[in-house]
This record gives sequence, C-alpha cells and structure tokens, in this order.
Amino acid sequence: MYLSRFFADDASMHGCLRCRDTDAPFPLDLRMAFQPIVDVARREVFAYEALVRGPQGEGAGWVLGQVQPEQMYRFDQTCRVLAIATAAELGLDTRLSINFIPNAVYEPASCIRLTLAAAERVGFPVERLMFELTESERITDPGHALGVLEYYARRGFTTAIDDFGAGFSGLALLTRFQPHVLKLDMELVRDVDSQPAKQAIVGGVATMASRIGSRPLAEGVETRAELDWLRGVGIELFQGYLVARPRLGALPEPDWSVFERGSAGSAPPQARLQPSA
Ligand SMILES: [Ca+2]
Repeated sequence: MYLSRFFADDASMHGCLRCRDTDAPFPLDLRMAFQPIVDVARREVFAYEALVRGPQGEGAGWVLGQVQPEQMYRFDQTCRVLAIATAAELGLDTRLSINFIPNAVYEPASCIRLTLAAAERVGFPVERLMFELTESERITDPGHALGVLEYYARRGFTTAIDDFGAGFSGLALLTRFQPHVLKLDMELVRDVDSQPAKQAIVGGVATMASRIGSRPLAEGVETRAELDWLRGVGIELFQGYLVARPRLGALPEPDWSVFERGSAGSAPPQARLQPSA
C-alpha cells in the first residue's frame, strides 16, 4: 500500500489550518475536460491533462475569474479531487496531469493529503500523477514553487513546468530544478515553421532541455508544418488541437495519422481558437 507509506511519512507533521478546511468543496459546479499528450517516439499517450471547466463547459479562464483569492486553496484542492475522480471513472490508464498554482499550496506535505486520499478512494495509482507548475501567473515566491516541485519529485510524481517561455522567467528556476517535462508555451510553437526567431529559441530550448534531463513538450500544436518542424529538432511529446481537442468528461483519442511522414501540408487549416490551459 503506497498510501500508507505517504501517510506514515506525514504523520509527524502538523497539517496547516487551511488544509483541514477542505470538507466543503468549492462553491461552483466544476467539471473536467481532458486532452491527450502523446509520445511520438513510443507511439503512446504519455498523459491526459485535466482542464477545469464551468458548469456549462465554460473555459478555464472564465472559471478562474470566479475564484476569489481567499478561495484559491479550496479551488485547487477541489480541482485535484475532481480530476482524479473523473479520470478513474473514465478508466484512464496512463498518467493524469494536474495543473497546480504554487500559491495555493501552503505546505506541500500537508496539502497533498487530500489528493492522495482521493486517489486511494477511487483506486487511482498515485505514481501516475503528474503536476504542471503554471508559469502564466506571476510566481510571487520562486523559492516556495521550487520547494513544492522538489517535494513532488521526491514523492515519485512526474513534474512539469508549464507555459515555458511565457511570463515569469523559468530559466532561473531550471538552474535549481530540472522537471521531467518542459512544456513550451504555445506562443513559441505558433508558426514556428516560418519564423526564424522562434526557430532559434525553440531549437535552443529543445537542446537545453535534453542536456538538463528534461523532455521538451510542444503544446498548442495546430498545423502539420509546426509539428514537422518541431519533430525535426527532436521533440517527441505533443499536445494540441492537431492531435486532439480537449473533451468534457471524456478521454479523446489522439489522431495518430498526423504523425505519418510524407504528407505534410495536407491537413486542413486549423481554427486558431485554442485557449491557454
Ligand atoms: Ca497546463
């Protein structure tokens, strides 16, 4: 029982007051959509990312707009539990990737308890959990974010830095922590096949990621030309509308045909509507 090991380790620690205040869920009927991340080298789904949605399927931006700062902890905890419960219900048998906001984690060892309890309750193996540290929000305390990431890595979770290249400078963090996965921000991916400056940056990031032992992941891939260029610099992990759009309460199958060589440019133009997630 892996959970007994987790709880045994935590037994001597004092849970913070906020962590005890978790029985009541976030006061909004949240739902979860899922989008696959594929590993082209292994031709398998690497993970499904859980994306929060509103009661009528409203996007993550709308949902986050409903969250007051004092509700952030409860919101974060509710999203984790809902993601795990929904994933288990859908029979997810690969990694489950959960976004987390470092400011919503007060003390990582105490704050992970509800996540682990939820996984145990629905029989979801905790070693298949992946956590994405979002870069899009300003990280007010990089030392704290680092501490949470290090804790998650020690616990055996897959770690990722999200939206790399946008917002807060991730390079300084990378000198101190090398995640399993580095998710390149979709703004870097957009039209990378035709923009020399982006090519220089993305190519450099892909090389740097490999050298520090992180796997680069291109998110927001929408065209065959982008995909083919990114594969050319050795990127193997992909997520985006070209491969599969997120689906509410379901695990969409990736379109593997886009990875077949020799038909670049034959895919129809994709709608440029992809929201940040
Ligand atoms: Ca994300």
